[in-house]
Amino acid sequence: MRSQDGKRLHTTATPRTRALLVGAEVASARSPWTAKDSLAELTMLAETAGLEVVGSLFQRLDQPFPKFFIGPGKVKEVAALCEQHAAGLVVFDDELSPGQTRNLEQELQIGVLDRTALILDIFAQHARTHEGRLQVELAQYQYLLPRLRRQWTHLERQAGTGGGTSAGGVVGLRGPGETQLEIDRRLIDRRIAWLKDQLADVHRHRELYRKRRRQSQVPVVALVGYTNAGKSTLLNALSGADVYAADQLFATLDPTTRQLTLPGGQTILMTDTVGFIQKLPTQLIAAFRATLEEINEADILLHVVDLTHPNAQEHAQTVEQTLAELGVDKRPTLTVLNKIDRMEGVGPDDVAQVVADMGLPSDVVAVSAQRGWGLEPLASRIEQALGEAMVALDVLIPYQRNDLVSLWHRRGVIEQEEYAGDGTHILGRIPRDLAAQFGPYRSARSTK
Ligand SMILES: Nc1nc2c(ncn2[C@@H]2O[C@H](COP(=O)(O)OP(=O)(O)OP(=O)(O)O)[C@@H](O)[C@H]2O)c(=O)[nH]1
Ligand SMILES: [Mg+2]
Repeated sequence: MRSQDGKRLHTTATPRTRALLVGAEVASARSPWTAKDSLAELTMLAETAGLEVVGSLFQRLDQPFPKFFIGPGKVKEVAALCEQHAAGLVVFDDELSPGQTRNLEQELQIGVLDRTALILDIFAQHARTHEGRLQVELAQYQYLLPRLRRQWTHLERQAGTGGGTSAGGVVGLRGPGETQLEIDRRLIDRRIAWLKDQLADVHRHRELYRKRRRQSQVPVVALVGYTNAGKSTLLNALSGADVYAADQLFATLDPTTRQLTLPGGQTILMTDTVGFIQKLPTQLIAAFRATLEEINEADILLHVVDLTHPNAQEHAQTVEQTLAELGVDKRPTLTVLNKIDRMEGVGPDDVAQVVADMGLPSDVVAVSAQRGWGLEPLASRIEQALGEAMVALDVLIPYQRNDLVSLWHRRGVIEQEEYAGDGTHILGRIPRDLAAQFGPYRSARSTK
């Protein structure tokens, strides 16, 4: 149901809805994940969203079936299990097309959700800031629109036969009810346009703030990683901040930035961002523009991995893949293996040994964010990486290449800037991967 302020699509579902989970191992998807592990994660997502999981099943497929995603025989099995467990909802581990959702709901006579809808629901519960809420609402409507259209035609066909079936309106757990179907599509379109406008406004404000931040020349380090890896806990441990950290998926949705001082005295900004998860549609991450911008602005990334999770490797792979999809995979990155206090026989003095024993390279560090183990070596590595990530340059950029000046403002550190007759003279540091572009404009005074 829509709340009175019209901002959220959701209300809290009580008592807890009993849900049956359905997964598939699709050979053509070539995912490193097994259906079983993925279902275990879906269970956590469902519980985070407030559902009671009563069972799960999965099917191995060469590729998904167009009608129901899973095969028709499997659908019958799902129906039987729903009855047996008195389930009120079926949650699929993959994104379903609007048609598949509708077919399944008609066949099963029960609400059907997919992974994306579930994640959107958690996002809606966890967004705290004005911007976060706007972003979630936009993502929800974008998800809803094609589905609403389908349901609308479905409803039209049902007209005069006594109204809708259970197929109506189950989009998010707290998604709109059947009456919501009467919302004119144009109203939603208009709302989407309004939300985009609002977000553009917020974006402009943030851009101003960033500009000031850039001028202050303080390097930025962004924490990235799989959801629940311990990013917020690490930010708290390093900066003494009080960011919400919890054993929950997507505890953090809105980026938080804190200032901290490294052992050598250098001040940096560290930003905590939204966690990643497998099968999260890229357009959904793209909705989290603030997070993206923070990652984009960062001089280095700290990739936090929960070393003790049975799927740690898959997690790390998913994060790398997502960063590549977002186009930020070339950023200098330190890998931080977290939660080593959970490893048997490992104490605060064994931090370096953990990495050495695993034969890992020097851009990997081990810590326990919760216990505060390994934080000093981590801080030193950050210091070192920041030094390595930038090269000192002295350039004279002709005015027709002002795009390069803006690029430097965005990504580099400026120590001196002068407008001369023949162009802009900049002295400062620029990320190593961008330095080549400035090569032709090195000034005669350049030392490197
Ligand atoms: N044992 C142990 N638990 C940890 C450690 N670091 C974090 N945790 C726990 O792991 C859970 C997740 O921590 P968060 O800091 O919220 O993780 P996050 O990466 O910010 O997660 P999202 O914001 O949900 O993406 C919490 O219950 C933390 O207490 C650690 O070093 N050791
Ligand atoms: Mg967090």
